[in-house]
Amino acid sequence: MEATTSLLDAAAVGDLVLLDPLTEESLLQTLQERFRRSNIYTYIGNVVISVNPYRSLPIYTPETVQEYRNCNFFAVKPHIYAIADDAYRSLRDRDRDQCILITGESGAGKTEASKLVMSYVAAVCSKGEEVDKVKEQLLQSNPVLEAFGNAKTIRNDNSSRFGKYMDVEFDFKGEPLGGVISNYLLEKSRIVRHVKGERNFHIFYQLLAGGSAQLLRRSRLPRTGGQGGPGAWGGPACVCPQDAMKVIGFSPAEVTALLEVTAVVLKLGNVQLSSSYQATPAPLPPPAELQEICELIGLDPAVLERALCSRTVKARNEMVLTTLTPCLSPQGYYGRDALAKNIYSRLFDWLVNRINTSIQVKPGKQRKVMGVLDIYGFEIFQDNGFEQFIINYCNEKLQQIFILMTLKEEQEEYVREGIQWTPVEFFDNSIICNLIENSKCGILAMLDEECLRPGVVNEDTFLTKLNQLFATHKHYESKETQNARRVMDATLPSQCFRIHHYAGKVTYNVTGFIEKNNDLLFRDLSQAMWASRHELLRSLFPEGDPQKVSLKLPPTAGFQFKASVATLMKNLYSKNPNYIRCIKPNETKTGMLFTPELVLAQIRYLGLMENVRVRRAGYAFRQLYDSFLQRYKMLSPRTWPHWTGSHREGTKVLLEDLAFPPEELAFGHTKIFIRSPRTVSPGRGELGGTVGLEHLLPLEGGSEG
Ligand code: AD9
Ligand code: MG
Repeated sequence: MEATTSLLDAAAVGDLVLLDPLTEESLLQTLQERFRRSNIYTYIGNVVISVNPYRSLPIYTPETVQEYRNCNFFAVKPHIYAIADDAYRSLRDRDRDQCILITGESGAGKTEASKLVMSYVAAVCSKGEEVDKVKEQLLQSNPVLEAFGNAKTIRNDNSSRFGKYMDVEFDFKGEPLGGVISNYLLEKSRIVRHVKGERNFHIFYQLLAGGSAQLLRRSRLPRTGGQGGPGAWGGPACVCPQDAMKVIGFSPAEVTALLEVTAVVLKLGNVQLSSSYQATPAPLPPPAELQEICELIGLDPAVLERALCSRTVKARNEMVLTTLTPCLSPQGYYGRDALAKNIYSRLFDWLVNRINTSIQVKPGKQRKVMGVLDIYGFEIFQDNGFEQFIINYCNEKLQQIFILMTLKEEQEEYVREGIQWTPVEFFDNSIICNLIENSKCGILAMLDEECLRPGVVNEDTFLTKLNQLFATHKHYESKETQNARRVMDATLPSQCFRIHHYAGKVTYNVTGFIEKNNDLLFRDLSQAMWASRHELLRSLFPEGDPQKVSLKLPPTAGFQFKASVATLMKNLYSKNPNYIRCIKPNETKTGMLFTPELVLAQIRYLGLMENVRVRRAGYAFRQLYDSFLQRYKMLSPRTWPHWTGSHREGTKVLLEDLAFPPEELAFGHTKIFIRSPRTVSPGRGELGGTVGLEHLLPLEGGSEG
């Protein structure tokens, strides 16, 4: 009987900070019991935990939006709308730029969460013709980017294969003005290869099922109808995103051009090259597929075929044409594949830029910003390559931000301020970040060194170098380091290295690392593209202009990624963070199924226990004495209008007059700390509810009402 009672009690706890006793089991049980009752959201203070229901729940209705509008975060049931509301109001009323950080492994519900946040904010900010247009444009950017950047994987039917950060910009009244989207490294290798059971980017299926008859005819592509057929679209929606593009402001000509280039990528995959290609004398007529592509893009088929099958190399001041052996080898069509990948990823960048052109805010306008980050989640597959390495590195960095902002800096501040504090232990993943990104001897730096080394480069020397450097590293393993440590492990092949990530051990196969990091396109191919009469395609290959031949090597993929992640981190640090931590409840995408072991593993690596402990022992509100006094002094006749003593003393007097229980307060060297916040209803203070008291008064009860 008692067990049942305590379980029910636990289930009533919407904020894990109130969990008693706090153990891994009680935390897990609470999430499970809440999940069983369709309460998929739970708090740790103001961090939202979201467990993917894999089923549509009736909790996102317009009525629910109204319920959360201007709500007291701690007085209503935990909901993603509550955090969205809190962030929006903090931006609008307190002028603080916000960021919403959504993390979790692949399929945990990040992209859905980001859409819920966006739609909530769109619903609660004011209406009007101009504002509504901006909102629609911002919201419609999603289906377009998902069509081109998402694909079905083993883990998720609608998996994001690129990272996305969107800054939504508001004016001083909190009305949306527009936004800026940044995208991070699209998984372009999918264009030429994906594992069994997965699919290519949604747009290809959408194009075949929903492209206009005219477009399909001109591109000589068949229509694949309905559901179930080999080309049929099996994702979340069977619409070609043309309507969304129209809303954003794409002209019909732009949409057509975009889809034509998409068709080119699709058709390139069907091009069969002859193994007996000879540039001279007259070659055989180019294959039909290649001719069709060239018709579509206005290019001489012989030029494209030559560029695909041969390469111009400079030898002793003379240009020599050599036939490309890789195009004849079993590894396949090196040039063709490189071209397809390059066209697609450049097209994706173009798409993001084009959307940005429509949604950008005119310079000079004062603005407040809410950033929403939705990246590809942590991935462990049977075979993991360069892409997984990059994706997991990005997740590692986000975990680091979480650790820094909620566990590390928080505790350091208490110590700095001289507040009594028993440290909470936590795993600091900077050792893993460093292993990957250290600019002198991190894995990415070693890879770059290998890529830039003249002569024959290969992955063996890269791996050997890593093995030497990290022979004793706690988070690095390979066959060689295992042998040295006398570890017997049949699961680690010799061409692999393994990293012990915060979220699990991942074995990466180094094959392809150098090529993908180099990401070079033979000049003959970019020159061929630049020679085409298709304006959009041509604009994607500016380096193909023979007048602009550059001898400088472009930065490597890894280098660029690291730099853009660093910029992102800096941007996030400058904003007030709001966390949504998504949990995947089962491996089979099954509705309302909760696999305790799987969730427990996530509870552990997400550091949720530590999060609760720090939060529980800590203080949710803090402010410098002088700003605090300045802001609230009108609430006490003893401090208003003039206080002549020290700021610290004034704060003490003020809080005494407001009858704050002393155990709720801690007086640091420079700041006042208050344990838990509570919203006060308007009219409580002398200036009504308008002075931003929402984080001032202590919370009563604290769980959901
Ligand atoms: V990945 O890292 O991009 O591979 P995400 O983004 O974390 O992953 P996503 O948001 O795409 O996962 O969610 C996966 C699927 O779970 C969705 O397609 C929905 O079918 C399902 N899902 C996620 N969140 C919800 C929800 N709040 N309600 C109902 C949901 N279904
Ligand atoms: Mg996603």
